[in-house]
Amino acid sequence: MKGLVTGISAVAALAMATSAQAVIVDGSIAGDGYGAARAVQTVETSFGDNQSELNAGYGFISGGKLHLAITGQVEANFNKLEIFIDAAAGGQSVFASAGNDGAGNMNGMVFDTAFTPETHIIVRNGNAGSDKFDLDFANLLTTAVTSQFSIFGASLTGTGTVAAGPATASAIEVGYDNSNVLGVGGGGGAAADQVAAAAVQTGLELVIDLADLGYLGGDIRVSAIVNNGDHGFASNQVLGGLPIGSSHLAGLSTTDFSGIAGDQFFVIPEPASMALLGLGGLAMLRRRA
Ligand SMILES: [Ca+2]
Ligand SMILES: [Ca+2]
Ligand SMILES: [Ca+2]
Repeated sequence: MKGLVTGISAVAALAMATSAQAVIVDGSIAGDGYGAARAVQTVETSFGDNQSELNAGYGFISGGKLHLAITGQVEANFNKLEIFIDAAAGGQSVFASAGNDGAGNMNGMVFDTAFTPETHIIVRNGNAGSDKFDLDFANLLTTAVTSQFSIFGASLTGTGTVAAGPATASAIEVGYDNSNVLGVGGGGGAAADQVAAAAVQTGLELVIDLADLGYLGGDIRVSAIVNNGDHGFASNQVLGGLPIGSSHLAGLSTTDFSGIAGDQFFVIPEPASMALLGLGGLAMLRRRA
């Protein structure tokens, strides 16, 4: 009996500790309980050390939200961080843009077979009269787009929100911290130091309502790629990572990820609580038919 009580107490204590561990959306994963990386960079960046590098991807599903973090940074010259999210049945096997921000330059890109996104997010920052940080959220199925410019005011970094818009019923929380000076190096396709990559704590954080992703259950799959200013010449910074030796992907419109070894996406699992309730199991039956 004593052992049972002790066991329950331990579970209760863990639950309390978990619920008390609120995520602070500030561009740092420190203390937020993301847990282990879902993907760690495999190759040093071809676009500039500590300017455009994706060190690791993190995420979890909680409280009706997807919490997503990508450590590293995107150069403040309006290079693009392309984020694709597969959260539901259906979606695109071959990318077709919603028409925003010149993303049509990537039309024709073939995703990994097990990755069919419904959502495309573009993150960009730079100086156009003043510093700014912008985000587009495109629903690839409806081609609706929510855009928010200067999310942090006249700053490249900070904490802010993307207001609800044509593609989103709820606000998106955004945090960005570009202070990383470690992580992967700038040796192009050389093998990345994955211990260093996994040690980076700063970068992009997003909190997205699950309904805006069309999520009904199961896991959520994410792919992230650093591209250039007109979406026409991509780096080798992709999560999941590219094979060692990979330099620039260059034009994504002719890139076929299904023919590149490994998964160029990472998986954020369904929370155990949802699986236990059976909600996810039912939804899984409708996924990826
Ligand atoms: Ca899908
Ligand atoms: Ca670095
Ligand atoms: Ca692949």
